[in-house]
Amino acid sequence: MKNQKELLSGNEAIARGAYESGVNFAAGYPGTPSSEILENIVNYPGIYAEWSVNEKVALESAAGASWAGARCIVTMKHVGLNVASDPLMTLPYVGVKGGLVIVVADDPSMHSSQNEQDSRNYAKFAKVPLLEPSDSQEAKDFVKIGIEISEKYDIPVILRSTTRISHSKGIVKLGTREENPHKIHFEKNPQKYVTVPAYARVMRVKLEEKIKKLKKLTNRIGINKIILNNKRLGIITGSISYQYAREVFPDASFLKLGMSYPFPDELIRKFASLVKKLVVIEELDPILEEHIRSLGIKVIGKEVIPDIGELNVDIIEEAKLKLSGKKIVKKKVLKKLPDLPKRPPVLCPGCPHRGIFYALKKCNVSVVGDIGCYSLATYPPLESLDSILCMGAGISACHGMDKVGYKNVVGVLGDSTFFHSGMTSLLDIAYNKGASTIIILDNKTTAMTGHQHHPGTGKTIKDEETVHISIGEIARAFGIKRVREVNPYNVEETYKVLKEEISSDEPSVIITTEPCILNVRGVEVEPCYIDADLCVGCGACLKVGCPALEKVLITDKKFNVQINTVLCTGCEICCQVCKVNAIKKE
Ligand SMILES: Cc1ncc(C[n+]2csc(CCOP(=O)(O)OP(=O)(O)O)c2C)c(N)n1
Repeated sequence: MKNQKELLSGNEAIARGAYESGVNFAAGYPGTPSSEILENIVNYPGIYAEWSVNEKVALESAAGASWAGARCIVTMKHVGLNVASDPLMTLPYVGVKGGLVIVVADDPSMHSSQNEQDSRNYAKFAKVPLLEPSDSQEAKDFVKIGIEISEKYDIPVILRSTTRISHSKGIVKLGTREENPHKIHFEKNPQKYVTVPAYARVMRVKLEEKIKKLKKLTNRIGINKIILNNKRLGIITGSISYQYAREVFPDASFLKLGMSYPFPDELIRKFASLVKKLVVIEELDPILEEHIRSLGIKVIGKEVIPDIGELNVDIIEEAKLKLSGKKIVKKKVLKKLPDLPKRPPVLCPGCPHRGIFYALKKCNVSVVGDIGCYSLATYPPLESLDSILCMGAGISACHGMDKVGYKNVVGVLGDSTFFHSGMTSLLDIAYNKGASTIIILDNKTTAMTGHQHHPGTGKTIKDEETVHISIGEIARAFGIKRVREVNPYNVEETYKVLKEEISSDEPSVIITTEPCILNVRGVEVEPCYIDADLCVGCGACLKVGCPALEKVLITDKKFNVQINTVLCTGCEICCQVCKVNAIKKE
């Protein structure tokens, strides 16, 4: 182990950090770019890990485990922290016993997210320390630092990653596991753990004292460091922006922040006094910049650095030119390469979601969507989703429309999303005498984020058997009488059920029965084929949006369709929509 090094992604490094810091309890909910952290943690000995049903539950479970003495890590993507924000805002009052690190992975540029949020804002909002690694080594090391700070200052710590940190690989020096010194035991202490107003008011004051102490720490902690070079330019930065900035300004001086909240005011003042021109390079919001200005220090930031989207070396190069006052001359491209054809993301060939959306389009209804693979049905040719807000809103936003009298609408969401936050929304419909039609696309996995288990799969994160929760039974237990199951590969039957339930003035739930096609393995598939003699080139089959169906131009105006047998899973949806029966199976 001594001097052993490995090439690890940021997420793998965070998992390793959890192991080395003696973490005993890990919980999270999947979400890109954070999912692989827990998927790696589960392979380490000595750590109990679980997929929680959502991020709020994950953080609350970790809070309990920490109070009983366990060292804990919680993982989620940025929007997950919104879901967990209720416990997040009060946990700093109560504090911890075993160290508790909340890993949140932001997704600047929204590579696979519904919004672009800067979760650093939560640190100041919730009054918790914030650590920001700038590579895989730091990603590992900062977990340990986080656990130490958490235990010493009796507070949860946020470790913020971004897509670039989580998914890039770097060399990491491994260490050994340091076992948690706490015994597992919960000691009654209502003044510490019970947030009734009388106690919470005291905790509120204590929280300010914790922050005061943390302010001292942030000015002297080794991960906040001044790197002095040429003093004409000083750059304050952290996270991945540090790497870009070092590359573009190799001669500049740096204040690199690994712990960016509480703000290290003394260090900032000292650094500002050492350099002639001060620039902040930070991705997304001007959080450091605004704070530095509030200290009365002149600083350049978002005048030259964009506040939308991921930064990169080219963007920082451009900022460098702006700073120097030179005119930006677009780089000469010797020979312009043709643009690659645009390839919008599509549902996989054989995806069970396809049949539902094809049938829904024929129903001519508005579709309140949700987040999952089915979000891809927004794009042509299916073009079926009319809104997406956040997980669970596929049910509740539909209910809102229904309650104000807009009835020509259905709500659609997936099974994992149903367990995450759709259940309470469905309960709301039942309780408030709603009449919505809700379609739950039960493909028996959390497909979009990489096939994680959830309560409906009957398996834990370790693939162990557990209770298998039935969505239909939950709906019935909520008092919903109209609960139907449909095979989404049977387009006609699906259409019929949809029509019946949409026209009903009672609440109804339609659950699809077929698993994600990527999980159907070991079954021999018999692809479909097109009888070229019968095909009239009408293009009806192309409207199902299956990547296995390929358009072949015969002349400028005429085309034919052929089936790519490597991709085709033989689901037969295209056979059902062909008006001349030209698509067949052997
Ligand atoms: C609050 C929140 N947490 C996590 C995510 C990441 N995420 C996007 S879709 C999804 C679940 C998809 O699973 P499911 O609803 O079963 O649909 P499928 O992709 O299987 O069709 C998750 C976890 C998110 N967008 N928001």
